[in-house]
Amino acid sequence: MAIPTNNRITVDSVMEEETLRAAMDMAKPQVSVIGAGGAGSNIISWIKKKGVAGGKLIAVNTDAAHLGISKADRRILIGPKLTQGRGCGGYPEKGMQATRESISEITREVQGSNIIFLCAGLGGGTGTGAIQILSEELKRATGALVVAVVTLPFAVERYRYSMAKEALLNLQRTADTVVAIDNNRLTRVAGNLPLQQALGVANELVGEFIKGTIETITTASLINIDFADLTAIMEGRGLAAIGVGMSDGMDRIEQATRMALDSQLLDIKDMSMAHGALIHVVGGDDITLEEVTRAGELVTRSLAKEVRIVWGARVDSDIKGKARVMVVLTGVESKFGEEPKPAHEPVPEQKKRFGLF
Ligand SMILES: Nc1nc2c(ncn2[C@@H]2O[C@H](COP(=O)(O)OP(=O)(O)OP(=O)(O)O)[C@@H](O)[C@H]2O)c(=O)[nH]1
Ligand SMILES: [Mg+2]
Repeated sequence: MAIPTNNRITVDSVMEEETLRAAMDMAKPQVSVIGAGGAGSNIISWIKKKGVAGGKLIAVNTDAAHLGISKADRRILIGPKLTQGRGCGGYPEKGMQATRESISEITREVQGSNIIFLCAGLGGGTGTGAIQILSEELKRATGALVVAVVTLPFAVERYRYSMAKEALLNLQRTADTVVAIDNNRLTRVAGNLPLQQALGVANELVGEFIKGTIETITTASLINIDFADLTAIMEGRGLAAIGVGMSDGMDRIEQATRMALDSQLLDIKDMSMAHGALIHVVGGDDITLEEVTRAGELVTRSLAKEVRIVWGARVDSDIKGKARVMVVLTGVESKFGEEPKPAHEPVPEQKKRFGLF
């Protein structure tokens, strides 16, 4: 038997190292993020500005001028024949048609992705229309885990409600999970803000959720989230709600977690009925593993026993001394768009006449 020379051992170990590195790269999920319409493109620009490790950022819009200011890695003007780069003027049907016109170009960009995040502000034409077509077509073309993240219009935008409601229902049928943030609930995390600033907070929330999820999956974090775990709680799960909390001091984890559970940004019917929970903890350099575990325990206690919980944690030296907790509950039911029920059942005239009351 030939005895390997030292030289040979070195060559072998270099090859093994290379094989391992190649396997690691292959195992790393490929992530794409598509922002559709004005709000969607703004969210993409927010993520780009903050920086995200791993993940391709794509903006799609029918509005050429707005697309021009987007900071995305790849910008795609959709439906140029239909809209000539002038937007959809609030008509989702037009947004759908524009997306169909450009679908092969978008599909090409996300080929090979394992996770696709789609984001938009529901209520306009481009984003509302595009996200519905993208969810269905890209799932079919790539088989990726499709997570839609949308905001729901403010009450002052009443006329946009019905379109948003229809889109939300449709998305629940096509995307694996639809994380919805009701703009009317932003006051819970941001107080009373002028509209423009409130929209900025919404961008930040959506952006932070997407960035946090990507980074705990693709980069070495304090605690990583496994792609298989993420799939288990998000695949075919319908609607999801999100809540955030931040605190400092001794009880920072307890306080931030409680706040995240209490400030869900979607009016959900029953929190304890959730199917799964995703917890993100971000802390300064001093955050401990024990604290992260504690956040998991607190969320577990608030939900049904059989709920699957995954959590990830990152260190962010910018928030020294503080802890930020984000809790995403999947498989929930929402009251959004339901007509408010009358406080008392109306008394039928007939019963009154026969003296039954
Ligand atoms: N989060 C967030 N929401 C926004 C922003 N701008 C608008 N919105 C919300 O998103 C909804 C859709 O607005 P846009 O994204 O501007 O609309 P669009 O998809 O570009 O549609 P058209 O302009 O009609 O083609 C609005 O009803 C607002 O509720 C933003 O910058 N951030
Ligand atoms: Mg627009």
